[in-house]
Amino acid sequence: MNQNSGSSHKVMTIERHLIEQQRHYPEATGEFTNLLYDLALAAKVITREVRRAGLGNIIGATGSINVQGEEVKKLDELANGVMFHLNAFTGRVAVMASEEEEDLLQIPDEFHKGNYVLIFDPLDGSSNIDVNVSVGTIFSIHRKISKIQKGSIHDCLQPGYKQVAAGYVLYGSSTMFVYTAGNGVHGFTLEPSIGEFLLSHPDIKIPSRLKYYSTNEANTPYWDPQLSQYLVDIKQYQGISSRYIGSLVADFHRNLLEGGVYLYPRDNKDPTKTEGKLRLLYEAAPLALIAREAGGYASDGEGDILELIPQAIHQRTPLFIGNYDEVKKIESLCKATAPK
Ligand code: P6P
Repeated sequence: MNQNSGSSHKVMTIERHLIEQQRHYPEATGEFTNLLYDLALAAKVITREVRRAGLGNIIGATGSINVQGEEVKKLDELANGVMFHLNAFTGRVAVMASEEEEDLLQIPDEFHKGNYVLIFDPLDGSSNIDVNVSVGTIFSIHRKISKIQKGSIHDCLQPGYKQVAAGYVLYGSSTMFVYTAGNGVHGFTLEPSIGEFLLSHPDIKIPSRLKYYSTNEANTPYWDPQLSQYLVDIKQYQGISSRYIGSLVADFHRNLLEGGVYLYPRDNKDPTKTEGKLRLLYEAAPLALIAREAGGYASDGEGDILELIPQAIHQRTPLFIGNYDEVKKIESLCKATAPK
């Protein structure tokens, strides 16, 4: 065989990558590796439906309202169901929590309960579905800490630094699966013709340059004054551009690859946002772990998002995330002017 035929030795599928990563842990049973692989499968199934959104009769609202008080798009429900059903029977998960479900998602009695906790936003940014803007799935994985087999709320309310893995799927011009398990951040791009996620972005690090800032500028009149002023000042930065698409995964991913900062502060006008709009457990904490592993940082304006002790599944938080130095600068600004 011609030794130069093709470059198969460079084709790193997510399965090969996860098996290689597992080799660092001789005591590993494979349960965790298989859970990550199950999430990659869920990503493929959701991709198929997202890509069809404009074609089938799936588009449009169901008319039902989710726990966030937001109109639920059918794709939300479908993605939620895929994440639950693909992980409920495998015996790897003890309990789940979802942005779409007010309460915990228990594993049905007939299925074995595993050692992991899966928390997810099945389709974040879903208000963009009908206008064909990128949306994403965000996931957070903890180890079960409670003694009861079926898992409990305490297993879900762990601080972000205890996550054993976190990641997201971005349904953009291509589908990307990005995750960390504490050994760097790795990005895989779905090759639809073979149905495989191929390693396309090994060991992602946030560039030190600040190329973008991402925020909903319409809210600035309702921010704490020092942050409104910060947004005036940032426009003076050399080479800075504003990029905001209203889909956290897409905005975060751009800043992760290109260098930037995303801001969603608390809002003194909208009563649902007095603690920020974004959710700690399945938006801020998983992305904060990725940001940290990529050399960045995530803050709620007072401290590290990863240090926050959650009090409720759908708890909201202000979120400043991306370039390490810039987020630290924002945090210092907030702390300097915080009421004593
Ligand atoms: P706004 C989408 O609903 C979301 O949770 C994030 O994906 C996104 O960054 C943010 O809210 C957009 O919020 O208030 O700017 O529309």
